[in-house]
Amino acid sequence: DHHAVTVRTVVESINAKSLGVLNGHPSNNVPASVAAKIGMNLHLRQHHPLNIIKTRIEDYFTQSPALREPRPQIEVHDSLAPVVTARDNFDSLLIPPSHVSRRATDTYYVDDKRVLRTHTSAHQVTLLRRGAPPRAFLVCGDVYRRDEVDRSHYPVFHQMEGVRVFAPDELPAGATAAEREALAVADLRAGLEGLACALFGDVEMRWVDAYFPFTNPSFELEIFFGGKWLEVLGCGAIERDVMRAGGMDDATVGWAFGLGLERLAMVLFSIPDIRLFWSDDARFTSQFKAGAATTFKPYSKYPPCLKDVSFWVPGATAEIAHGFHDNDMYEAVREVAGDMVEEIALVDEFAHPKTGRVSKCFRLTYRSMDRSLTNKEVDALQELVRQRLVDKLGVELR
Ligand code: FA5
Ligand code: MG
Repeated sequence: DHHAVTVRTVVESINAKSLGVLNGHPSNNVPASVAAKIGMNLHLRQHHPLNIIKTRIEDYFTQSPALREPRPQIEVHDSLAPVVTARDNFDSLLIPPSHVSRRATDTYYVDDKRVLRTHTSAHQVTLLRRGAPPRAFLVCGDVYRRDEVDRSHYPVFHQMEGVRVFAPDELPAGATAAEREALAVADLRAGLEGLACALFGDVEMRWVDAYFPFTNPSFELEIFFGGKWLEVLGCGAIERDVMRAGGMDDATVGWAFGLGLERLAMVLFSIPDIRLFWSDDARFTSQFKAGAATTFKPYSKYPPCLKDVSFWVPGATAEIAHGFHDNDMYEAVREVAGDMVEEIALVDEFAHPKTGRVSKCFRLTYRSMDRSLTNKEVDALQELVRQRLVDKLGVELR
């Protein structure tokens, strides 16, 4: 008994070209390697681990008895195009104009008004406006961020957003604003704890207080995995001003969450590296069957190869060097080395005592997911990386 309706757009028409992502606009900072991921829609591919986990989350929210009854029909939006306005991605969510997440160092801009969505929350207000409470919807899709390089970060990943809005008559009559909010928060937390149990059974988890401009109070849920705490989702009670922008009156409360599908799938299937989700290697893809809870068996662990690169950051003084952002370096390496790079770590940084020039040293871990890399091949890659850093970022190699 599914109380769900899936709202699907024409997926075939979603790609970098049809969305005008490759447009040469001066504000455009989308590299070809990232543009090529638009429209791949891993979350819609049958038997892909992201599709399996997406389906299990949808099933949980449409069927679980843990959630507050009665439940409205749940809309599932899983094919909304990833190009959105900066207004939807940031302003509508009360993210201030000066917030770091808006910078071109952190966000992919298509032009001066549009971005590749950095989170599925970008659709919250638009979808809220589509109807009166009670409302419930899930949004699933690819999101894009300029970010670190390691086993749990990738410039394209997938999120699932959940929103539930309570109509005034679903809440106790005469409840104060604080009581209504407490009710929403209790429902949210019970629902997400239930989800973690439904997905993982017995797993160690903890709630951490968090901050998001669009929810208050806000929390993050962490799961103990691979010897450390892994953040899997952010959530909270929707801010009053977001509710208002979504056309809701002040007697209405709601909650929202946004979770990282890769992170959950990594825990569920013991997938050790986020790059594997993009693998076409049959040794990976054949291990997943919709509905079955399998544990991924790594078909191999090829040896890593470590290479350091040191350079002077452009700019004559520490002050000017401040304009250099590590994310630019990470992206330049990814553009050359693609999925051969597993991790980039800053191992040393100092300002020259006399000149004030800033030096950085990064350690690159090269490792392929499906074969052994030869020394020759890695040396050649490293040389290309070094050249790219000079050409693109204007660094002076040391
Ligand atoms: C958000 O994106 C908020 N929109 C979540 C939210 C929604 C809060 C609704 C409140 C209400 P955050 O940046 O923390 O928050 O990302 C959410 C999740 O996405 C993280 O917990 C993590 O699971 C996943 N995630 C974040 N960055 C990456 C990345 N680079 N690679 C893979 N997964 C990531
Ligand atoms: Mg977070």
